Amino acid sequence: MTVHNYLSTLSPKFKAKKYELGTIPAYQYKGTLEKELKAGTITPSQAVDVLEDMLIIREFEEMIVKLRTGAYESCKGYSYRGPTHVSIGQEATSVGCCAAMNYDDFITSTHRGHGDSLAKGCVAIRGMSSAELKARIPESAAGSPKALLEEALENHIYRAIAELFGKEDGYCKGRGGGMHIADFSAGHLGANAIVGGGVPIATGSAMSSRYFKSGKVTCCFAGDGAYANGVVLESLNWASMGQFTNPDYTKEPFGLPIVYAIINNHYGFTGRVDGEVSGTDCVVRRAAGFCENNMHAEVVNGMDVMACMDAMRRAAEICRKGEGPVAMEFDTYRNYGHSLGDPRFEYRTKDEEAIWKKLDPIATFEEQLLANGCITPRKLKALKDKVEERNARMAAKAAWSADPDPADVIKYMYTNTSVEVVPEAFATSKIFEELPEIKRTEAGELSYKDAIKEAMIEEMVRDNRVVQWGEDIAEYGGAFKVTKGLINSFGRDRCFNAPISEACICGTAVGAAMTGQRPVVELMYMDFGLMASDQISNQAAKWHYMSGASIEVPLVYRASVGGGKGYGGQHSQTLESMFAHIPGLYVVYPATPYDAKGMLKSAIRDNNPIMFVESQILYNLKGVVPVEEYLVPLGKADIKRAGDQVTIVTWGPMLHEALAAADQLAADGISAEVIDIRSLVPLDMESILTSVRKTGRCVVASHCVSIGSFTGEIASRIMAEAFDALDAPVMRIGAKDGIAPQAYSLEEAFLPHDYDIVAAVKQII
Ligand SMILES: Cc1ncc(C[n+]2csc(CCOP(=O)(O)OP(=O)(O)O)c2C)c(N)n1
Repeated sequence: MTVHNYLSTLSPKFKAKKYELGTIPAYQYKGTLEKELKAGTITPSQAVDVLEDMLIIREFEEMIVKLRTGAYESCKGYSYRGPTHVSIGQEATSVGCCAAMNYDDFITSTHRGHGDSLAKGCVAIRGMSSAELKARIPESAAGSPKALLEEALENHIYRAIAELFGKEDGYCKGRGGGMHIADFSAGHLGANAIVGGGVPIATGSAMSSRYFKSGKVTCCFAGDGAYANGVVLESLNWASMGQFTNPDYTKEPFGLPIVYAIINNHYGFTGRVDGEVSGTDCVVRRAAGFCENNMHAEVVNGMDVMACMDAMRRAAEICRKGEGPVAMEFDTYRNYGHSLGDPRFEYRTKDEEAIWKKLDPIATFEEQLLANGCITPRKLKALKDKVEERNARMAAKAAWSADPDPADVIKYMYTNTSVEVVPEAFATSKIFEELPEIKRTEAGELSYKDAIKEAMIEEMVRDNRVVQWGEDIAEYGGAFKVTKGLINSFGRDRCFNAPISEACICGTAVGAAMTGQRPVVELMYMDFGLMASDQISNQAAKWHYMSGASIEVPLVYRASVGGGKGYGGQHSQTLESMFAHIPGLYVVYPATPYDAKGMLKSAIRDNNPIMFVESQILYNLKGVVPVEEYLVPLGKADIKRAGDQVTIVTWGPMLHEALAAADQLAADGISAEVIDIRSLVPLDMESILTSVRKTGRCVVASHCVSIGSFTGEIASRIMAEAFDALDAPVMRIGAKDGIAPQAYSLEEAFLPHDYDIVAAVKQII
């Protein structure tokens, strides 16, 4: 870890020159199974394993096809409901890539990822020690390593089918299904039903491998269609950053150990990459735009499993040497339509399908196995029978296995764990330069901004898994200087500038969190979180649940709200209500320096993904913050002023308007209790109800525009849960249902104030 020499001189470079994009080799592999056997890169029995894994996938996918028509004998009477994105035709790519990686490397996959998932599991299981296998199947009574391996493979197929069928025994306890299947114990970080959604996650996983120097490589499977998606291109840019690879910047350049495996089956849903929805038939040319070496881009015959293995072996080697990222395009074909509901002949011909069918990766590899004496015809038949019988038996077992209990419908939404004790390996942090000084006033006060900074410093010292990235947060200290000085103390590996790429800032955090880091990343303005809404809402928020609680995603998104500064419509939005609507995410919003520090420390230790909202107009607010260690629990409201005639429920900067309103009401003889909820999710409803039961009246106030605001959620819950105690309707105060204007006079009219609260209280008293 180093702090880079950031003040090097940038000279103008206007001298005439031509940038070359270089060449991208395509279909260069000249090998065969025979040559690989001779070279010792594969043994006959490994070659048979490769075939077996491709057959397992083919059987699995054909099962889905047959289930749709009721023709799958072993599951007669079972009705499969769910997606049918089969990958028949693409088996060589899945198996070739996984087989060429180490068993504990990582993959991410796609909606068409059954093949990747099965292949990764099979390869991982074959690489595991007996102890690891026993940990996977503790119920096993297998008497020999061979029997144990066979049982583990059987169990793998069973759990994959059970997940497809939405069963409790599935890899994700039926919460994910085939499009979100994951097996973290086998290095499978999840298939993704958002096209391209897994690509920044894979990139984040590679970042944590780089940080921990684990030597692990991540293979990111994604289709040709995905390579038109913004977050995918952002990921390529991110992975290529000079600060990872450029020796001028760090003394230990080490490129991200990631292989972007582009599965070019030539169609998105129906959109054809060749000549229709792309300007090039070579998708991996995208890699040329982001770095000087084209990410070692290549195009590979994805129908030839030996070519795929060769490519992936070389790609992984490049990564382990620190010369990643790598981009490899696998040219392949999906024999069926996008899903079984797609007859596919509206956009492609039968002749085309027939041509590709002749290249079938399984049939062609079988021929090579036979020709090289790796298997006899009799043994080949026996292997095929075994695969068919085993898949069928596992499918029948899965079909009639237990469904998840409806009572558990929201079980696994959140984890209740946090880092109470930092494991020894992470408990020491290298400090390069003295920690930034944080000055208190004589009264022991800190600004809200410094309180946040102090929390970050303390947590970074406490746990070296805590890392930060965001736009301009390094030398400059972030747009609001909250992170100023952290890079000097903790080094560039723990505090670095991100490209202007919010989706990647938030998405890489998910992958990094899944694989051991504890990212705290900054969104310069909360408005920009909308650029990252998939990664926040569909990825960070959902993976704990979708994986059946088999993974935690401990990360903090620090989002700063600009409202009240005259920055207009795109820099002023108070959007926490929107994120509170996404189950799976904690949403918290401190309003005082004391709470800001204590809550951020709790958030960083918590194992849930957390949207931590900060108000720019509060950054300079001062308040007493103890020097001694303390935490403020998440999900616990705070009575900021006691009263007994009306309850004002609020959060964020509106707290200070509420306190001012309470002063004015007191002058008029009205006693108001002010409750600062501090956390929207989890919401401390009990404290609100207790107060309302006492006062009988309630006003809920925030800076959110009123339409769809979380104030409405609180009001409706009060009415549902404490109706009998109410002496008047619950009132809501928010910003006008409009767009934040720039003009001072208009923004004053737009935002709610103390006098709006006073008026509302007087209306109901
Ligand atoms: C962000 C997003 N947009 C659209 C879809 C609908 N959709 C599902 S798969 C698919 C095609 C994806 O093409 P590609 O990435 O090439 O993968 P393939 O289906 O060919 O395996 C589309 C458009 C989606 N799931 N996610």
